Amino acid sequence: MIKEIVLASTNQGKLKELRKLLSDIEIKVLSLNDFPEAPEVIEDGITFEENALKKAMQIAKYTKKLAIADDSGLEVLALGGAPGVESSRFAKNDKERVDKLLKVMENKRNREAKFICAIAIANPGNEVKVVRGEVEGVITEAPKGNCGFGYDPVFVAEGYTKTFAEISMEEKNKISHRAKALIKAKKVLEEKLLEV
Ligand code: ITT
Repeated sequence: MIKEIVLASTNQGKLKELRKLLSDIEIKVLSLNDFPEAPEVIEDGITFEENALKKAMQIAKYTKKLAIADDSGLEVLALGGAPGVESSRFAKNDKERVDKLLKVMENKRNREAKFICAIAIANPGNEVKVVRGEVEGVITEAPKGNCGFGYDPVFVAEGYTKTFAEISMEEKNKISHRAKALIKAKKVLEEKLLEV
């Protein structure tokens, strides 16, 4: 049985969600806070999968432990898929990301968007697996809610009327891109395909 895994992330919002989503399996979740000297991984891939794989592989190699990495972001149809893999670099903090997105969406009638999450699991022996989850929805005209992180205040999932920042983490974790990817990733963990 796999006993320990390192989350290759410094994003506190992601860490909270991933820890909660993994809480029902027998695994101790470490993070990069436990490895302050870990080298920064340059996210220069053109797909979420590429970046997730790169993060998981480098952190597995560095920590000599099983690693899990999440690369995620928001694709907006009217923006040709932007910000996409650039979602984190779109602006310097969550508030500025949301403000900038609303500004570029000002006169757009098509508000369709989706959140995407690629989760990669790697062991130090370079054995890797990557899975993806998506959730479709729309971009609102104004931010609402204080929960979650990133673009949550301006994203309403299909079938919902509240933004991701207005619903609880438990509720978001039932339908989110990250939750969907994690369901697949858990199978990888549980089947012990990547036992260290
Ligand atoms: P790590 O690489 O350290 O994991 P990061 O924040 O740089 O952290 P990404 O490169 O994967 O992570 O960028 C993801 C960005 O996409 C994130 O900063 C948010 O702005 C946005 N995002 C991803 N998932 C989200 C979610 O569930 N809710 C809101 N925004 C999200």
